[in-house]
Amino acid sequence: MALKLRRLSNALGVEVCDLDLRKPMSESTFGEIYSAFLQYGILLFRNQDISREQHIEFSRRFGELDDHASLPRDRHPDYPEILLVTNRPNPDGTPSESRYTGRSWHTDMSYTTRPALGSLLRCYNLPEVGGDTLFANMYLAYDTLSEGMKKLIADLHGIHLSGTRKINVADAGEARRAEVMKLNPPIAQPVVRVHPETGRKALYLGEKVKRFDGMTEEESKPLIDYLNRHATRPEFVFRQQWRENDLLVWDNRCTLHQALGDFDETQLRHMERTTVLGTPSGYIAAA
Ligand SMILES: O=C(O)CCC(=O)C(=O)O
Repeated sequence: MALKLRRLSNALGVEVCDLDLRKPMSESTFGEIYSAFLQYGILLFRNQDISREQHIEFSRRFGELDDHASLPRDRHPDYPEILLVTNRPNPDGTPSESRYTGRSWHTDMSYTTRPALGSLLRCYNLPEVGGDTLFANMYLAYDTLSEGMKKLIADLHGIHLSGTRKINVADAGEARRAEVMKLNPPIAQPVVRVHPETGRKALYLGEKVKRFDGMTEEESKPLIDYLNRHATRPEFVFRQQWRENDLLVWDNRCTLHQALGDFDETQLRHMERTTVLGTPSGYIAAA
């Protein structure tokens, strides 16, 4: 079966049209889907009224799934493979821990030594307007650097921290910050990462990176800021305007993303994500 693909932006992404993920899928159709995933970095499936089991089952075709042990409070109580990204209050009325998830440019689980291969985010509830997500193509970001800059960053490692910024914003307190830091020590990742499947070089950075290994924050900041600004220029970006029952899949090894928070926080935005584990990368750095 030849997939019907529709480009989503000049930089990255395709919609996979006319496919019902509730129906059985042959290996060869999934092979085409996976090729498109590697080629375009993002796949969008619209109108997918799938169950959580179907979400998990489809995700497993991309690889082994994370059980989100590093984010115990954000995972679905009955499905450890599903991470909640929601502003729906907890059953006891307290605010959801995940209401600010993804509000800065990042790539999933880069703060672990087995960062995510891909993520599959399903949209359940949307505010009246907004709630969009941006994605950036990190191959393009790398390819468009000067040869001098490529040489300069070739051997650098960025220190990736888990969602402590999010936690600060959420005012969750010192105990929660300490818990997350214990579960997620700082991890050094190559700034230029070779994609394990395509062999292409991509920038691997984002706003969770505050310094390079072996350098101070003050020394690192100008270059990190420049690279992040360069990587997220509008021409490298796709903006996802969600519809209910969208399922969006992204390749974390060659893209960055950011949830914009461009909506009325009193309205419900409820998303659920599975995370496909990638190959080992990086090392634990000194705190
Ligand atoms: O809510 C979104 O649009 C994106 C969430 C996100 O950044 C993530 O799941 O990593």
